[in-house]
Amino acid sequence: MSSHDTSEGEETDTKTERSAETLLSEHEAQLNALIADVQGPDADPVETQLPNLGLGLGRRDFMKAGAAVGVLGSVAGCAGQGDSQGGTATPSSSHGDVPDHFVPPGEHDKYYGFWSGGHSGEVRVMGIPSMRELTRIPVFNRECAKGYGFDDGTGEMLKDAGDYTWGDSHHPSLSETDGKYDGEYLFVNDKANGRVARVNLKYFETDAILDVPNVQSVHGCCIQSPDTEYVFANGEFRAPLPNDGRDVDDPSKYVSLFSAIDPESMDVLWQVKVSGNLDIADSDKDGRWLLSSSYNDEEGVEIEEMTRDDRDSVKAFDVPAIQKAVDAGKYEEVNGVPVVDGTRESSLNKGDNPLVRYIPTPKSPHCVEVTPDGKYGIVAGKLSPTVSIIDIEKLGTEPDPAKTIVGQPKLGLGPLHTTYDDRGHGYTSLFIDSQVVKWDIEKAVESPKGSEEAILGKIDVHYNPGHIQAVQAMSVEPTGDWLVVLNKLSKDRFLPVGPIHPDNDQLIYIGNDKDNETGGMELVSDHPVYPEPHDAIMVHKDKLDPAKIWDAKDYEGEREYISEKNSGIERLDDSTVEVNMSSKRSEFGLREFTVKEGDEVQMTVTNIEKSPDIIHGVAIPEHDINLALAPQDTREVTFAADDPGVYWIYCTYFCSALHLEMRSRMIVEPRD
Ligand code: CUK
Ligand code: CUA
Repeated sequence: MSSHDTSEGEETDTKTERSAETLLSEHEAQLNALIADVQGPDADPVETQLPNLGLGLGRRDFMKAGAAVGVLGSVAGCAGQGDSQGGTATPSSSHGDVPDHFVPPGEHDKYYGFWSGGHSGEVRVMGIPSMRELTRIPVFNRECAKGYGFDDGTGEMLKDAGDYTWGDSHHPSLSETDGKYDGEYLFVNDKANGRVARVNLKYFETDAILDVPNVQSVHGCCIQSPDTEYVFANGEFRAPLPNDGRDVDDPSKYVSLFSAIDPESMDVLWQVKVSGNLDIADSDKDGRWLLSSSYNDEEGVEIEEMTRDDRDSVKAFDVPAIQKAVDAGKYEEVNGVPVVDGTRESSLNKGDNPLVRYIPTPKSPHCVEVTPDGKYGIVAGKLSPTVSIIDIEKLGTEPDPAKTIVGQPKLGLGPLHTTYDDRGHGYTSLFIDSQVVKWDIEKAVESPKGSEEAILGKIDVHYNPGHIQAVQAMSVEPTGDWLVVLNKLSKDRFLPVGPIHPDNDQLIYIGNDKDNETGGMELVSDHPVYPEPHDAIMVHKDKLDPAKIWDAKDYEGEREYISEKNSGIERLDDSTVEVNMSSKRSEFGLREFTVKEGDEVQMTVTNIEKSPDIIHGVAIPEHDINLALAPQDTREVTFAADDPGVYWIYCTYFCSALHLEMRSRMIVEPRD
């Protein structure tokens, strides 16, 4: 790694951009040569650069980069061998000082991982380091195995949150106390429909969804450190405010909105409108600043306009100052929400204490991640080969926002996301290079901007990484042992399964700092994942205390616990009946019940078991009814019994030797 070609001191901005451009066109030429090599002379003529993008990067170029690295990977012979956990692993003999990531049958993983599921709309729970998928938590999607969206409670929650049939979950965030994960809640965004959901980690169940007013698309989502006073949501797409048909032809009036949400009530407290598109957010560790990457400061609506300038900006929101402005009534109310003006021209941004500071950073930055010690916010360049290091303390003292950037190492092509160990290192995913780079944060601050001196090593990943996450790296106590890279493409790593491939999550051990090519990083396993998780967050198992069975007190007053004794049917009026049933191995509290054609049936079912893991389900054929009841849980469902006949209600979970016989019979009598 040569560190001399750029070490001529502080480069000017234009020079950084120019050298990035040179680098990229060289890279482009290499990739084209490689692709031509593989595909032969008859291959499609390779589309070259999108001229207006400045750096010449388009989706197609990203894809080519991946293909080419794929070729390199197989040349280098990175062949894995099968392991018994559904992934592939390198032979453990070559990893003498890497702790075993294999978790033997019957033993537990050390960490939980929570993966966003992308447009599957869910959150997946993984065991780390085995990378076994432990369960899935449906959030924005209906899900059959857990009956989510089928019972009245979860069905109404989804309905009230916009009644969409899907969501695009990107950024899971865990609640904190004193900057440490407290195991209470997980929050996650829906990029597609502008929502934020809360998952209760006692039951691993979504318990609230907010359809954020005034925004289209919530991208960044995080809690405020250190004590989860707010959940923050970044509205990404610029749109008229309110978006009711006004200003459609005047994009200069479009805004994007930053929202502060109360984590308990899940209501929006206030919003700040800003210039440019808000992207991803992270909180400092003291509860003052919220940093957000942002692109399209040009405020264009077409890609050429959005990428025209060499600079965009990171927004630093002064949260207590914004709260003060709200308390002082300095807002306009839009759809019931106080909206504070944080655009560039706003009077509230003039003077010594602007509500929102605009920190110029190179071209379309992506993501901010705050270091575990709270000193820096690190912003990836995406279309620039650098990351920018923002000194958080300087945000409150330095009058020139540009001067809060205290380091700007050049790390490689397409830097997207950064994560941390407990020893002062950053690990950044390089989307175009298809690598992870390990670097020394303080060294990067000390060395000249644009230098590569802080780089400690790089490792190839397969292929094209997006998010990267190390255990507990978003809290004040990173563990510094395991890191996961969420690769968008798997290409040739697994058996082909048709044209939509799985993603590939790779596990890397980072516990050894070594003076070698990778800086000690060791790739230990590959894992195919269903498309497509964006981000992950991992926490030590002892920080969570999930319930083994339901505590009926937790839903007292909302749903009635139905014992065997109070199972029964009651007619409420001419067209409404109430059916209450217990369930246990291997019978429902009612062996049969009769309703009339056209009745509305209000059914409540309790699983009265106290033994963990004995689940009963309630399926009613031809009525689209599907409940899943964990021990001591109660669910309600309301449906119409429209067609006369006999309907066998059956249990969907294999609960005992007499599971098949666990039935009830609904008789729907003709109304005459
Ligand atoms: S974004 Cu997907 S790779 Cu939504 Cu976190 Cu950067
Ligand atoms: Cu209860 Cu099967």
